[in-house]
Amino acid sequence: MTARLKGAVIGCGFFAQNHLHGWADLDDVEIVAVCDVDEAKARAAAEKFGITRVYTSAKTLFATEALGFVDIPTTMETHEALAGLAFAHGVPVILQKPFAPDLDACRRIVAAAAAANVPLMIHEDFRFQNLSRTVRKILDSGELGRLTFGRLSWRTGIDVYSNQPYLANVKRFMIMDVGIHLLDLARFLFGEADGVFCRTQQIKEGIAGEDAATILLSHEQGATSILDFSYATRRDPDPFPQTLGEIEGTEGTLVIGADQVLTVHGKGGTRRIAVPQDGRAWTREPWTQIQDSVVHTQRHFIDSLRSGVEPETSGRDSLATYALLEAAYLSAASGRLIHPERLV
Ligand code: NAD
Ligand code: 89Y
Repeated sequence: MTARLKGAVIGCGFFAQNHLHGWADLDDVEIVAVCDVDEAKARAAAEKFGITRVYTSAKTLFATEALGFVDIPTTMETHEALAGLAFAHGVPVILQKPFAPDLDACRRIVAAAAAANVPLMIHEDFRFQNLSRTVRKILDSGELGRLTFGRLSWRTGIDVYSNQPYLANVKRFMIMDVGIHLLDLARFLFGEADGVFCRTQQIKEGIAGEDAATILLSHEQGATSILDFSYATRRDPDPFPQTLGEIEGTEGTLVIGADQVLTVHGKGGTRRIAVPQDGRAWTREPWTQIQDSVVHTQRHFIDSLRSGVEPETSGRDSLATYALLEAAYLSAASGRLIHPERLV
């Protein structure tokens, strides 16, 4: 049997609960320690998941434990310092999105990982959803022909602020929080983009940043895509947290409908595909789609560590996603089409 890889989780807040469940689902992994500056959160996580060692200082964690990897589901402003500590101890890192507050900080973290020769992956889970993988397989089959258009739409009115109160105070809000998932998904499905146009809106009063945005991308292989996303959409039923949309090619179309139903229309006719969920005991609606994808993202990270192959959303690869994010904010501020730097 493969030896279990020993890891630690730094940050035991809201979303880390999914990470802890996910790690517990992987037979070849053991979380040996948790760390949170808020001791009560670290202790609660340790107790819930049967983890024996608890730290309130990442420095002490790294000085004490022999780790095969570290998972860091903290908010982005802590990532550079925490990842830097891991690199100094030669410990591979998986960092929750958003990578860092701006592209320069992302670049510094990638350079530090490379200098220490330590693997770094960004936990970007939307592309690891069952839905995204199924769509990608259909595109790869060539059934739709050459891609011409894509729309990825993520609109909700859920009270995101009660679980994630920090989102009300960030200047770069919706593109950083959800747009980044869609930018990565657009790269995954339609390829690299060389032009970005964006308009942002602040609809809810009293928050610091944008809570809706629309991005238009031109892709190098010829398709145009539109990414639209909002936290201020009153809709019944509310599709949170589903990505809906459509993809057109020269030979057919694929519609991403609600509840993970795809409608594929090609030369051979029209068919519907109901994409299944994993059926894990701990997942709960409406979060199941995202919770399943957390485990797939973790599986990919561990497989890439074991095989020595760079993960899909490595720090290096993710620079291209964050270059699109910078371009989107620049476009929204200037009203211009921006050609992002080609980073991968
Ligand atoms: P949170 O504030 O609930 O949790 C963060 C935890 O990190 C807190 O408990 C905090 O005390 C701890 N922490 C902060 N600095 C630390 C340090 N230096 N050392 C140890 N612990 C430290 O935040 P959250 O809502 O769980 O979000 C965390 C990240 O997850 C965010 O970046 C968010 O965007 C992301 N997220 C991703 C998804 C997804 O689908 N991929 C969904 C939700 C949230
Ligand atoms: O923060 C967001 C994310 O990354 O995925 C879903 C979320 O938690 C709330 O919309």
